[in-house]
Amino acid sequence: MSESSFHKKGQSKLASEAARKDALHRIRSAQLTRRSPEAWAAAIQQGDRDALSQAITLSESNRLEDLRILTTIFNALKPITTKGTPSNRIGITGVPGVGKSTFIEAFGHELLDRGHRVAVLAIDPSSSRSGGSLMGDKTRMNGLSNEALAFVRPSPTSTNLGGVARGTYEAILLCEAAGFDRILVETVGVGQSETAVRDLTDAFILLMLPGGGDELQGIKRGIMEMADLLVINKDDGGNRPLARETASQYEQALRLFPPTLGGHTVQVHTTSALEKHGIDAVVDAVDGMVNQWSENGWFGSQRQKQRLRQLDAHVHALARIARLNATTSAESSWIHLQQEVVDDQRHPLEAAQAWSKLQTAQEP
Ligand SMILES: Nc1nc2c(ncn2[C@@H]2O[C@H](COP(=O)(O)OP(=O)(O)OP(=O)(O)O)[C@@H](O)[C@H]2O)c(=O)[nH]1
Ligand SMILES: [Mg+2]
Repeated sequence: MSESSFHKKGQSKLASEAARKDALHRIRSAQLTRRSPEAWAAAIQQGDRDALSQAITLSESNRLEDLRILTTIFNALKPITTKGTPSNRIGITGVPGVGKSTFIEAFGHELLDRGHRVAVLAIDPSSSRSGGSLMGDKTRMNGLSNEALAFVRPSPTSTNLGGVARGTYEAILLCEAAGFDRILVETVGVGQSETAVRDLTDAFILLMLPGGGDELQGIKRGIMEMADLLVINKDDGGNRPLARETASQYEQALRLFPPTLGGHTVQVHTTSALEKHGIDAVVDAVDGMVNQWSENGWFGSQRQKQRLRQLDAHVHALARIARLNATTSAESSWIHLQQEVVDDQRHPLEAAQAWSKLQTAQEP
C-alpha cells in the first residue's frame, strides 16, 4: 500500500469516527430537547427510520448514560413487541469476496417478494480496515437500501470489539420492534466474528466458492460445524460443473459431522447471487428449518441460550466501559493489576476480583 493511500484510509477512518461522535452528540441533544424515550419508542414502532438509526447508534455507544436511555426505550417498546410477529434472524458468513453482500441483495429481494420486511446489519471487519465498509456494502446492496420495506445498516466497525460490533443484538431487537421480520446479519468468516454472529441468529448460512478444499477457502472446520446451511455461490458461467462437484463433496463431508443440535439436516445448495438463481430454494430451506425448530422446541431454547450469552457479554462490555471511563486513580490501579497478572504475581481471577471490588467501592 502506498503511503498516501495509507494516509487517506487512516483519514477516512478518523472521519467516520468523528461522524459517529457527531451523530451521538446530535442524538443526545435531540433526546434532551425533544424526545422522551416513550416518544422515541413510539417513533421506532411507527417506522421512523431516523429514530431507529439513532437508537442503534445509542446501542453502540460507550457512554453509560446512552445505554441507560436505550434501556428506557426498550422498556417502552416491550408491550408492543411481545405481541409482534415472530422474526427470523439469519447470519450469513463466508470468506471476503465469496459474494455475501450480493447474496444478501438477492436473498433480501426474494424475502420482500414473499411479503416480508427485511433489515440488514452488515458487520465487516475486513473492509473496515480499509475504511471502505460503508461504501462497498452500500453499493452492492443498492437495490435493497432503496426499498421502502428494507433497512440496510452497515456497522461502525471502529467500535468493534473482536470484530463484532457491541450492540448488534440490540440493533436486531430494535429492527424487530420497527416491524422488520427478517433480519440478515453479514459477517466475514475469517475470525471470531462469526462465532459471535452465530450467537445472535437463529439460522446460520455459510457461503463457499466453487472448487478448493475448505483449507483453501480459509474456512475452519469449526465454522462449518456452526453452519445450518451451506451455499456454494457463483454457480454460473464456466463455474457451474465445479460448483455442483463442490456441493457433492461437501454433502459427503457433512455425513461425517455430528448431528445438529436443532435436529435438522445441513443442506448444501448452489446459487448464483449475481444471476439470482437458487436463491428461492435457500429461502425455502431456511423456512423449513425454522418450522422444524419451532415444532421441536430448538427455536425457543436456542434464543434462551443466546439471551443468557448476551447477559454475559454485557457484563464484560460494561466492565470494559467502566475501565474506559475510569478515573485516573482507577486507571492506574487497572494498569497495576494488569502488570501483576503479566508478571504472574497475581492470578487473573484474583486480579478481576480485586478490580470488581474497587468498582463496587466507587459506586455512588
Ligand atoms: N460470477 C459471480 N460473481 C459474484 C457472485 N456473487 C458475487 N459475485 C461477485 O464477487 C465479488 C464480491 O462480491 P461481494 O458480494 O462484495 O462479496 P462479499 O463476500 O460481500 O465480500 P466482502 O464484504 O468484502 O467480504 C463482486 O465482484 C461480485 O459481483 C455470483 O454469484 N457469481
Ligand atoms: Mg460484503
